[in-house]
Amino acid sequence: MTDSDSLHGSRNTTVQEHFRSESVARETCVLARMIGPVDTFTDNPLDEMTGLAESAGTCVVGGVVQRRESPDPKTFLGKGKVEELRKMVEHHSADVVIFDNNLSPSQTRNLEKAVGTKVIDRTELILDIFASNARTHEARLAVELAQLEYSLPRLKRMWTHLSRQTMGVGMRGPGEKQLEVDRRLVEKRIHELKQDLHKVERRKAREVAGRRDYLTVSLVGYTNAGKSTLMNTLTQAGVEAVDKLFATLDTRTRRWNLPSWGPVLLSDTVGFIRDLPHNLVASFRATLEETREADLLLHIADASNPAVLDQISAVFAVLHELEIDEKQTMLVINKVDTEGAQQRLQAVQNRYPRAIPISARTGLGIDLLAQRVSESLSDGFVTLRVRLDISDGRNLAWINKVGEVISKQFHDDHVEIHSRMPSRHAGKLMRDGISIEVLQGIIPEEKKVPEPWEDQLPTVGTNLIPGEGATPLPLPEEAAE
Ligand SMILES: Nc1nc2c(ncn2[C@@H]2O[C@H](COP(=O)(O)OP(=O)(O)OP(=O)(O)O)[C@@H](O)[C@H]2O)c(=O)[nH]1
Ligand SMILES: [Mg+2]
Repeated sequence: MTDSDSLHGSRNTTVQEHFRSESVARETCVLARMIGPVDTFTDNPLDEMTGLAESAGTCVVGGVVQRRESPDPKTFLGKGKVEELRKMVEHHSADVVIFDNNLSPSQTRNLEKAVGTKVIDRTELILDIFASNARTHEARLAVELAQLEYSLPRLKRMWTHLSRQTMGVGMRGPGEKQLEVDRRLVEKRIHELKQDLHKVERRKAREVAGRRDYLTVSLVGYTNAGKSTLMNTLTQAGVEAVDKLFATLDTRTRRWNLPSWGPVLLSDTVGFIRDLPHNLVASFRATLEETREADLLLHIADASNPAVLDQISAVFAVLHELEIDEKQTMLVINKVDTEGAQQRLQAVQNRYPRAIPISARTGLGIDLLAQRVSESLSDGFVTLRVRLDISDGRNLAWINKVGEVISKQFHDDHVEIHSRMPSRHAGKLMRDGISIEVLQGIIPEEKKVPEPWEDQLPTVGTNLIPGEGATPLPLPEEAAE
């Protein structure tokens, strides 16, 4: 069956099968990477690609790395390196060469000729892993769209090449006619997929909007950082958490009962990676709806990985691409139980001093994480049930003034008010001996040691609300005089 044949026939399956036949599963591979002047890398620059290739089911038998100012326009690597690659492929009888860079269609073709085997690039490999891990209908649609978009320019060049070989330059041979048919088929399928995904996105947006009663926290981070493990630790969700890249390709949302705060929704979603293909990010828009609407992002980083700082930057880059980098975000450093993690944690905290160390596996640091999330979500607000004496019109007016009254219920001798207000005001109610119950949020602890100037404040009338007839409090300097 030719590549062209596989594109014809009924929709869905044939187009998909065309790409599945390209899968690198169960093959032996040689890795290749060019490192440019601005690229960062660890002791073993092929570490990440080895993990990706293994996640795709291949067996890595060797690899070459070359540092260059810029790629060779024809073969990406220099002549000598390509020859080294060819020998390595021959020696191991490798089935495929996987590049940790993105290649142009003509570079791929030239390299295939030079090394005598199939060559695939980083984007194609990532798409392949996504394709084999996609379980849900939505993830399958997203992956198929990204794969077809990736293939379209390659499809064109492949057929131009073939038709020229058989019919000569400038002739419109059967190959080119075939190409037109194939292109139209692929474009039609891309159009259908975009429409289907748009419908999914609108449905998701409605679902997410329907959950507005709860604040939502979304886990984001580099793939394999431990997001799903943390989700399981916090909510007993039972989602798949395995040592595999891109294990999660959908979004799961669970209730997380935050101690001293109340229930919030926690969502776990697809992981990110350096240079995540742009069209893949775009096609996963619907899956990332929860993340885009979240009240708080927990950015989970992996302290067991020597490249943790680069991974953090890569995640920030994807968040920027998703236009959610302005959202309130807390950096969480996971796997601090692993060897060498303390040193890496230190390096991360030197750059991000507020990063919270945890181990999703052992539970270390989870309490502190919950407390920080509570504080951040409260963002200075609490929701209270307040019981006031029926005759206490003054405090009723005050609550109306400083906060929002959600509901009011009058009883014989008291009134029960459900209110949201800045947490610093809730302290005043407590000081006044009014009965309150905190439904959500945290009331900050009263300062134990007063500032020296506070001692000098008048003790009478300090409970008056500013703007309600109170004499302005003296400024610290004035009080100290
Ligand atoms: N030692 C250690 N291992 C952890 C910890 N948290 C997660 N892991 C392991 O890291 C691997 C990846 O965990 P996952 O929770 O699947 O990671 P993820 O971020 O959801 O990954 P993707 O869904 O693939 O993006 C698994 O083998 C986990 O057991 C931790 O705190 N300590
Ligand atoms: Mg996961």
